[in-house]
Amino acid sequence: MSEAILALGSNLGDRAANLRAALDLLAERGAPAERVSSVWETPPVPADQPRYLNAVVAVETELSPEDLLAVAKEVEHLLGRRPSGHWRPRPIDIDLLFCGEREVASEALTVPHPRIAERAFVLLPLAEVVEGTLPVLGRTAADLLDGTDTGGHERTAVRLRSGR
Ligand code: A4P
Ligand code: MG
Repeated sequence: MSEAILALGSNLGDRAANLRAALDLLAERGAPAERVSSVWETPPVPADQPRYLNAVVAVETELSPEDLLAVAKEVEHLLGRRPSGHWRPRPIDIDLLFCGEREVASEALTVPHPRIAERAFVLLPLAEVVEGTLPVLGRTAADLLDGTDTGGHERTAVRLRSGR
């Protein structure tokens, strides 16, 4: 078993329901969430689309990084995501941020995710799930947040898990 950290984003449809359904479907496919961040409402990048809900989850899994990516894509498809173009609105996006201390650099998969350090919409929820030094990167999310623009990012009252 190892721990993988996933970033979830939604900016189409019932965004909170999409995030919750993604967690359920991931759990059914061998990647149950162990820790779940708050849900943050964040300004879209690029700006000409609806605001996102973003969250980060730590999952315990025996899946390889490649199999976890396949599961993530299957869950995106089940939740209605169809090819819409790079960085376009989507009911759900699931990115692999970290797979333990592993590094992957293939055509299909780059782990750690290459854009973690520049994105407040990833770092704000990530800081809630991993308080210490991040795998591979060797810095904390709070530390990396100092270099980003957190304007317009708001922690919401939406809960993905009751009691957590
Ligand atoms: N891929 C490679 N590495 C990874 C990885 N670590 N995790 C490949 C997931 N996928 C990875 O992804 C395109 C391809 O990247 C996949 O086929 C996979 O083989 P995609 O999800 O189909 O397309 P995308 O999401 O449009 O592209 P990309 O580059 O993943 O975009 P990002 O970086 O995910 O950005 N603004 C706000 N506020 N919040 C957001 O969540 N998200 C995006 C998408 C843009 N703006 C946003 C947000
Ligand atoms: Mg993506």
